[in-house]
Amino acid sequence: MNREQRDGIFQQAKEWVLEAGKAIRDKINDPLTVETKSDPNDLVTAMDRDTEYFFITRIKERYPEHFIISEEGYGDELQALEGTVWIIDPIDGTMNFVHQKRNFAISVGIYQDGVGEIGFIYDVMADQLYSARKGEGAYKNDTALLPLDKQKHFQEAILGLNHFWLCDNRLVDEKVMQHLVKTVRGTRTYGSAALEFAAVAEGIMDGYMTMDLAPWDIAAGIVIVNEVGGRTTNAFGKPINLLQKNSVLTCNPAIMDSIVSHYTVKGRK
Ligand code: 2AM
Ligand code: CA
Ligand code: CA
Ligand code: CA
Repeated sequence: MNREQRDGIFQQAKEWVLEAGKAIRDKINDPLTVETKSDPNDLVTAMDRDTEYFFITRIKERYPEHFIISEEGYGDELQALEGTVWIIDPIDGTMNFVHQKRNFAISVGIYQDGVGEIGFIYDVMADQLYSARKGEGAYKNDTALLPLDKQKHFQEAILGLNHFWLCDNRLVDEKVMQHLVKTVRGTRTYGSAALEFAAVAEGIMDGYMTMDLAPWDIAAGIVIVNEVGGRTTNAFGKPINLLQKNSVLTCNPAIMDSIVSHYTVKGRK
């Protein structure tokens, strides 16, 4: 896609994201039927499915040659990231949507031949839209986000992570993680991977690490974090594969080595 095509897709995607968000806000107090998927805490609602369907029908009509990877099953089964691929999570943070009626996001990443070109993370209830185009910086609504602080010290960092890291887990010894959380300034758990990426891009959190995320949880966030000088890898500093699940570390590069070396110095399970 050339610059003009990308700008056109950006404007169209932005309109759809805002429209989908408004539809969710308008129905936020309607009664919900909550179903479960892989486990009793893995939730889904009609709002997840309807929002995804909204995007799929519009994309297929307007851009029939584009492909879609999405959570709730209306997308395509892709073996490669060739052509233009929309990677969509209609509601990221469904547990927050159900229990809190806030702190969830619409996440849309648009990739061309595997390269992230456009990212949107929409904090629906706060009406805050994070967006980026590759090489053109990242924005929160109409305000440009600043480059991440290159002098950030690990001891002054706030890390996003959930409690699973501190329990017995298959990736890193929990004692190592307890040491890590005691070394940094503080930790936060937002419950929406997309909003945690947005917080890293905004510089209000310095890193976010998680054990097992799907492409739609991270595709938009990768593009947005990139534009402020952040980096995204798997939890061990290795490249992400957007056709499968990955452990994920997105952070200010100034603290990346400190996080990754923590596991190797302290010993990986
Ligand atoms: P989701 O709400 O779109 O499912 C915190 O739980 C984060 O992990 C959210 O971004 C959530 O996305 C994601 N996640 C991925 N797999 C999950 C699962 N099996 N159960 C709950 N959350 C999951
Ligand atoms: Ca889900
Ligand atoms: Ca998600
Ligand atoms: Ca989701």
